[in-house]
Amino acid sequence: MSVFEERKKKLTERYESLVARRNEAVSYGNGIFERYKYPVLTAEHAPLIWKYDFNPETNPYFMERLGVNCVFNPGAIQLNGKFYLVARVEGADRKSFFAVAESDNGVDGFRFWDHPVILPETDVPDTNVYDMRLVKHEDGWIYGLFCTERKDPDAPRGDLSSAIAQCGIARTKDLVTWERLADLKTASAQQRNVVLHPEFIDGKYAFYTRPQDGFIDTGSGGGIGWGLSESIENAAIEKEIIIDERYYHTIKEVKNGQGPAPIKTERGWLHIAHGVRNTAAGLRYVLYAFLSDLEKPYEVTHRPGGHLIAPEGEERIGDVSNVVFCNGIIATEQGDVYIYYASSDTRIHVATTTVDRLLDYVINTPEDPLRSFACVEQRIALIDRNLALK
Ligand code: M1P
Repeated sequence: MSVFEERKKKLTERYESLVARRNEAVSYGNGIFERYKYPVLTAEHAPLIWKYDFNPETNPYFMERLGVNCVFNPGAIQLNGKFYLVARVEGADRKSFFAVAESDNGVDGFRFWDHPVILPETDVPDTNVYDMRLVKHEDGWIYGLFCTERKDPDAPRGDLSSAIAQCGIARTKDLVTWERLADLKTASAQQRNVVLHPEFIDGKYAFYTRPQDGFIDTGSGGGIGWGLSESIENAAIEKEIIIDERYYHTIKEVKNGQGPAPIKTERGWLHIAHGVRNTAAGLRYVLYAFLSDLEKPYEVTHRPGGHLIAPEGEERIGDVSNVVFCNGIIATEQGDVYIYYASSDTRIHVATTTVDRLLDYVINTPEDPLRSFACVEQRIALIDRNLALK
């Protein structure tokens, strides 16, 4: 057998066994959610036809031609009972693009479609696009809001890193054909982590935003913002308010951002977000949850203290270590919740729970009392209640 044939056969077998691998919940968690043994999508899940030239004449060594570096930060949606992730795929050339993977059960068997998403450009081409938030809006469209990044034209000479991040908007009915709309306009110099609320508010499109001064640093900005727009085709927010601030000595001291669109529940809108703090080893990204009012989604009613999910084990290591990030959740009609989170900007995991459990968590977990002394008081109160039950 030629080198070409042998490598093609072995790599194909390895790929098929990876995609067919069953996943299982790791027992005994914290009662809030279950983690899973294996990531649901990794760079190794990228189809071989995306990477290899399958022609023995032009590729006798069956050599990789277009590498894939990592697969992370997916938007998520359930359609006709199937689970779809629109993942951020980063090529070896550092450019990200979107690709759809589907599964029957949401925890394993995710397989990418043959072709990545063809996302049309605007008049000002994006250099990089990433982190799509998918939402089924009550207007009938599925929207994908994502970060579009372009080089900062005002960066000093020699600064080839500074960029401008803004919110790109596309819509689809089937995840196959995408219509690109104008980028969102706001007063902020930079926007990342922008999410469309699934329902009209006061007859307008409602957005969660994350205004900030710099590309990486929030500067005087930050916090999860909120604003309304008359139009989605030319979305523009004139008034932006901060509904969930970053706060000194908390898990969201440096920055935070809305995760996916919130889940509608009987008790309010259930949100997953990410919070960032600084450490001697760099930034640490964790996930947290909160609940907001059903009629006024911009009013937060419950803020459980601390993180919901923090990086653990291998999750702590990757291209950008010590990060968990979530921009995709699926809540089924039966009330099951699939939280798709990426670790260290490298791979995608799932955590499963239910709407009931998450509501219990957000409603009954005490808020961060913001001082060590008050934290001890809070814990002693729990201990004493428990001792009285013995
Ligand atoms: O590298 C961690 C994350 O950093 C950014 O998030 P934020 O804007 O909140 O800092 C995003 O680029 C995200 O993609 C990335 O996972």
